[in-house]
Amino acid sequence: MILIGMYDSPFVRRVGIALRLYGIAYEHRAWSVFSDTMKIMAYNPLVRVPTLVLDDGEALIDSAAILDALDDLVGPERAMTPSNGPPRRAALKTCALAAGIADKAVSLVYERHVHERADPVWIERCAGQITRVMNELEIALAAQTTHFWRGDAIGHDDVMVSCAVTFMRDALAGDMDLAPWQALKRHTDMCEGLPEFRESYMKFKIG
Ligand SMILES: N[C@@H](CCC(=O)N[C@@H](CS)C(=O)NCC(=O)O)C(=O)O
Repeated sequence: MILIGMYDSPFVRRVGIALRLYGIAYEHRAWSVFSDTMKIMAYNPLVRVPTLVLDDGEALIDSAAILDALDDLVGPERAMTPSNGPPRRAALKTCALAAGIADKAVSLVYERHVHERADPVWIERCAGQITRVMNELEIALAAQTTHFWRGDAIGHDDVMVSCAVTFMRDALAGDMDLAPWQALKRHTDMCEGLPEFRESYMKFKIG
């Protein structure tokens, strides 16, 4: 398998971490969506990362769809998403909320650094969405008594939340104060201490 994209993307990271946690061997091509456009386009017409190229050449896109395929590959016993019912719905919702704020954080970065003039209305909208979701995740996490979000085993929700928080720490430093969300901070610090997270990390740097 080939994982395309740089680890400063929270979406590429969640896939890299899942591959490592599953023990699936892969080659990493740390291509940039800005400077390696044509190389990525050869696999994905959207020119987005992550793109995961399977051994038979099939290219999977979008981190949620990629993780769904990996869960399918390892089977229900090892899958990092519960197989059915309320636990599955809850895990997928946490993933969607965390991926959503990562998306908004990426939007904020593009607005501030890529566009000629940052739009204050868009910035306020994104910041409000991030704040509301962080508040909800903080309350949900503070109520947990288990080591990971949903028990003793790590899930894609743990990974996505940590990747989103770390991306915000790195890319929005100075723009957003993450201090109000202490349970999320502790959870992220714990996850970031794991070897699979450390091995799939690149500090975000614009340009
Ligand atoms: N929903 C997608 C989001 C992926 C995404 O936003 N990737 C960014 C990098 S962090 C990207 O490829 N941006 C380039 C573009 O959209 O043109 C996923 O989960 O994979």
